[in-house]
Amino acid sequence: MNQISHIRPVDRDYRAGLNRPLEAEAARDYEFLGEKLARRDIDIEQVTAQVARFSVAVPSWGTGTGGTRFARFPGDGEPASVFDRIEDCAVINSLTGATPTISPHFPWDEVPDYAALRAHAEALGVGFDAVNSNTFQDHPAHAAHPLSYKFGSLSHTDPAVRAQAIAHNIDCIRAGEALGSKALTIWIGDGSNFPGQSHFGQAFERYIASVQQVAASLPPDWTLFLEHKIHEPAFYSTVIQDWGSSLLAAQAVGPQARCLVDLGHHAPNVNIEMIVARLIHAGKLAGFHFNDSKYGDDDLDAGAIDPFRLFLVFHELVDAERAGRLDVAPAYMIDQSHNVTDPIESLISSAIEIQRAYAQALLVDRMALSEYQEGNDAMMANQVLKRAFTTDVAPILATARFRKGAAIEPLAAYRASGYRQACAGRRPKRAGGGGGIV
Ligand SMILES: [Mn+2]
Repeated sequence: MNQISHIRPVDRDYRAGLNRPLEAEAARDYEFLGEKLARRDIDIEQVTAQVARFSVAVPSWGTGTGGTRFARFPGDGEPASVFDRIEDCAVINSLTGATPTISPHFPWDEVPDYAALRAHAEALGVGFDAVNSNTFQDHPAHAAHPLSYKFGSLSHTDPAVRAQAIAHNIDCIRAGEALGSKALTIWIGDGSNFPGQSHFGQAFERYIASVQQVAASLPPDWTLFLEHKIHEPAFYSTVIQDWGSSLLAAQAVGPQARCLVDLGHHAPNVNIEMIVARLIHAGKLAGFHFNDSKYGDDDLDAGAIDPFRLFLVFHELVDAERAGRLDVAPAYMIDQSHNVTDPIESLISSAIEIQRAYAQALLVDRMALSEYQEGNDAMMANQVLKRAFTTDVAPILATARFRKGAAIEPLAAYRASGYRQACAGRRPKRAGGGGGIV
């Protein structure tokens, strides 16, 4: 922990020094955009204030390189422990000013002393978001997981495996309490690869009964996030395959259970923004795992493929918020796998893209949109959305960062810091090799 002072990106003076030569230009760009928005009756200061309040959680596991089904290619200076992962998350937050919380994953982030872990994070200016359980792989070296999850976990046919998975989720809640979290995210890989292998109805009922037991251990101010996924690792049927299954499960489990939308967990071309609207209608939207995809659960960086879709998701959220239909604020988290980039750079980029989509959604002229919708003017209704989406909000994002003491240009500041090279000097080199999606 005595190394904290040597992490240049978390040093406010370091960032201020890099910002100085950029300030005048950023101010001019901001003023110019402010004039343009004023002509649309939009107060840029209000938008900037909302953008400045927006935050998205970074996944602890996202700080290491992921992999494909075939191989993993680790880079130099990758985190070797959860303490390292928190340092990397703090770097991302320092530069973007938009990621003050970390979403940990157990047992990957398990430690004997959670108070020490929390203190380490707080010293670096970050806290903890939703905790994640992991019963989608075996943990053979772990005393609490002697049984295999090969054929499922919370919906397994064997009550002993279900009990083990339930106990693990409750352990995650306890760890999260020590870290200051307020939510548990459950995603299971349970499903089947062959027609006939699994009884759809019975597996779903076993899942619900198991999650009800987990929910019974939730503190009253916690929320349970149920995450659906269409396929993978199960390729014929998945127990919580879609938002419909997720909603039915959340309704059966009770008021503390809600549905989490991972953008990559749907069939290609599914209208995710409409799913968001439906979950808001049901009062069951938990939040998001942001990433992008072209073919499946690609886990590419948010906004890398389809930024318009990301904007449309935020359009639904802003619309619901303005109409007072969001009973609780959705939880925003990034969930990506970084195979060819420095994970810190990808997470910085994604946090900015998510913030950008939110800022663009704030610019939608909702009064005009409503009138065009009522009048069935499809062209002009679409133009309202396009006008907001095509507005370059970069000066708003840069100004929000600058006012917080973050970096006007986060990626450039990160590269200039030499942080990764410094990590390569003090962290052990990790072996590559085997496949495995993490
Ligand atoms: Mn996810």
